[in-house]
Amino acid sequence: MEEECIPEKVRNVSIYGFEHVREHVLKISSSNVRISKGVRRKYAFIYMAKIDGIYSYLRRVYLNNLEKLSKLPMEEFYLEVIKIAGIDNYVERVNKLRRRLRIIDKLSDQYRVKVKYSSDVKEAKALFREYVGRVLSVIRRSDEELSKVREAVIVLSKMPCFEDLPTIVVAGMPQTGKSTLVGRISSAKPKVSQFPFTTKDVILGHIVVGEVKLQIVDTPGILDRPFNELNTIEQKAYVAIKYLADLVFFLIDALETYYSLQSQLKLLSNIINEFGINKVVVLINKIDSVSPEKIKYVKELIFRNVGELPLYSVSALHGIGLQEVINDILKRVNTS
Ligand SMILES: Nc1nc2c(ncn2[C@@H]2O[C@H](COP(=O)(O)OP(=O)(O)O)[C@@H](O)[C@H]2O)c(=O)[nH]1
Ligand SMILES: [Mg+2]
Repeated sequence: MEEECIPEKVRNVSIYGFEHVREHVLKISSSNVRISKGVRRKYAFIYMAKIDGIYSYLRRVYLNNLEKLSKLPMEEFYLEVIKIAGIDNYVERVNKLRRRLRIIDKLSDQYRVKVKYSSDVKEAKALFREYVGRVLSVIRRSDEELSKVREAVIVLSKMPCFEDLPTIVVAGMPQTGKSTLVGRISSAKPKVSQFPFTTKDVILGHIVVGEVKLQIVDTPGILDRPFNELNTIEQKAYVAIKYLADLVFFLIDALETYYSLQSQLKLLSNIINEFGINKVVVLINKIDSVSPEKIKYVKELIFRNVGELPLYSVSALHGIGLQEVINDILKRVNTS
């Protein structure tokens, strides 16, 4: 059986906020409980049943879910993506909430016993109200943390399901043809657009050749500026390279549709400086629309700027040169 990935595992986890849970708890509090006739001290059983109902609800929506979250082995990549979404210390938050809400176990036990031995309806009812007040106040005081964890879970559940396979991350400036390439050579069908910055998330595709299966990741475009000046969309591309890439396909738009060769090469050297030259393969794209002289010029410019590295001339749009790239990549994968 195949192991589920983290995004799949959290897809059925919902961490509700205080208001939602309060409403449900109050509904249980005011619902009718049937106790068979002739039972002595019926009132005690009624309020015990209500405590049980509230407790099993809270166990289901909080304690079980938090336990489940805290047991997930979180990979660095997913943690970074959560951080980019604005939620830091995710693991600590989950554990803190778990510890804090565990008091619900204790309170439920305690009040169940108190109600059981209460001397009359009035006392049982007062104890029950106290119980409800106390559990709700624990939850209310955790509401901010709960909403952070909920946000993180939503971010996680929307992430692609990465497997432990050789992975190519496609990077470059906006409009260089990354999505076109990934759509052309893999199972993914990312959006291609005439405007910069349409890819907002990392998108996963697979390339299957015979027995070999590769992952390929389309990323949002990155501009040539320092990491701390990148916006959150661009940061995702960096993080994908950092944690997922065995190989980076760096696309250069030889046509310079939006960005000059100079700025594209500056980004290329940033990436090489950050991640090393060994992972990087350069694809000079859009050769269908530029002269052979221009291609030669681009190659020279790359060599002068960053030195020697694997270079291919392709047209992602027309499928020119792509087979050669894939064949060479497969050789690399098979020999590594
Ligand atoms: N002429 C030409 N245009 C291309 C090629 N590859 C992509 N494009 C065009 O470049 C634009 C941006 O493509 P897209 O794949 O969205 O770029 P991304 O922003 O890097 O993902 C689109 O209009 C594509 O049709 C190519 O090989 N030749
Ligand atoms: Mg794109």
